[in-house]
Amino acid sequence: AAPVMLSRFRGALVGSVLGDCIGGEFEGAVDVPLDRVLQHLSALDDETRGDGILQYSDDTAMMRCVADSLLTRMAFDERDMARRFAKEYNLAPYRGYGSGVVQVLRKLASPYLKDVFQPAQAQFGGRGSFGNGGAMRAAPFALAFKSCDDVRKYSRLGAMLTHSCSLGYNGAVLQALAVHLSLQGALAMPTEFIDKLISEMEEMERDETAQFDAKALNLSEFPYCSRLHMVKELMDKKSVSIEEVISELGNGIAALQSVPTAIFCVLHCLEPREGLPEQFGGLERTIAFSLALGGDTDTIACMAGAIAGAHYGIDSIPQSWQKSCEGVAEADDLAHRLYDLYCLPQFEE
Ligand code: F2R
Ligand code: MG
Ligand code: MG
Repeated sequence: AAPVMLSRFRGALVGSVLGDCIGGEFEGAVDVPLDRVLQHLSALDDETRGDGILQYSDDTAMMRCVADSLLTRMAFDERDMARRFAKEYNLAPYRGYGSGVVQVLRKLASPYLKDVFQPAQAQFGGRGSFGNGGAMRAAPFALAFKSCDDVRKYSRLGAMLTHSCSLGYNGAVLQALAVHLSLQGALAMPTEFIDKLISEMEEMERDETAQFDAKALNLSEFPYCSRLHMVKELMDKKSVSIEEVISELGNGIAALQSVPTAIFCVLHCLEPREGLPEQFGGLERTIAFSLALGGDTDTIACMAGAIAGAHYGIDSIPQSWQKSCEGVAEADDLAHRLYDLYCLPQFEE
C-alpha cells in the first residue's frame, strides 16, 4: 500500500499548489463563464508559455511554512511556525495576503513577542479573524499526523496563530480532516465521508466559544454543520447550478463561505459533469468547477485541490498543469518528506 499512500500525499500537496496558482486568475471575479475557465485550462497545454508561469500566492507560501516547520521540528512547535510565517511574509509580502493578517505577520516578527497567539487575538477589535487563511494552509497537518485527534488538535493551534475566531480555526480543522479522510480513501464512500465530517463539526460546534461566536455573528447555532448538511442535500441532486452553489454555500474569503464549498466541489466532481470536458479526470473537473464559482477561487481551488489530490493521487495531475505552476517541485519534495515522517514509528500515537 505504500506507493498508493505516497501518491496520495504527493497529490494532496501538488493539488493544493495547482489550485492556488491556476485559481489565482479569477480571484475576486463575480461571473466566470465556464468557457473562460476551460480556455484558461487549455492554455496550460501550450508549451510555448514557459515553465512555472502561474505564480503561487499566500495560500502556498503559508502552506510551505507549515510543512517546513512540522518537518524541521518533527512536531508542532508554535514559535517555530510563527517565526516562519513572519519571515516568509517579510521576504515576499507581494503574495496577495489578506488585509488583516498582515498586521499579525508583522507583530510575529518581533523578537520580544512572548505569546505568539496574542497578535491574532487582537485582530478585528478582539473578535479575531474568520478568514480562510488558516484553512488554506491546513493540508500538511493532515499528512504529518496519523490520528484524527492529532490532526484536529494541531490544525486548530496552527490556525490560531493568525485566526483566533472559532469560525476561522474550525474551518481549518474541517479542511485538515477532509484531507486526512481523503488520504485514507474515504471518498470511495461519499455519504459516509460527509456524515463523518458533520459529526466531527457537531462536536466542535458544541463548544462554548463556537456557540458564542456564531451568535455574535448572527449565524445559526451550528454554522459548519448547517453548511455541510446543505452540501449533502446538493450532493443528492442530479444537477446543481453554479448560482445555487454560490447562494447556498458561498464563494467568499470567510472560512465558512469557502471550506464547505471546496468540499462540495470535490464531491460533485467525483462523477463526470455536464459542461466539463469528457477527457477530464476527477481532479481536473474539481479544479475547473472551483474556478467557475468565481469569488475566492485561488483558495477554494487550493483546498479542493488538496482534498481531490489526496483521493486521486499524483498520477491524476496532468504534467502540463504541473509544469505551468510555480512551486510544484518544492511541494512534491515536501510531500515525500512528510510521507517519510508519517512512516516513522515515533510519529505514531
Ligand atoms: N487577500 C486575498 N485576496 C484579496 C486580494 C489579493 C489580490 N490577489 C491582490 O493583492 O492583488 N487573498 C488571500 O486572503 C485570503 C486569506 O485571508 P486571511 O489570511 O484569512 O486574512 P484576514 O485578513 O485575516 O481575513 C480576510 C478578510 O476577511 C475579513 N474578516 C475576517 N475576520 C473578520 C472579522 N472578525 N470581522 C470583519 N471582517 C473580517 C476581512 O475583510 C479580512 O481582510 C485568501 O483568499 C488568500 O488567497
Ligand atoms: Mg491567495
Ligand atoms: Mg484567496
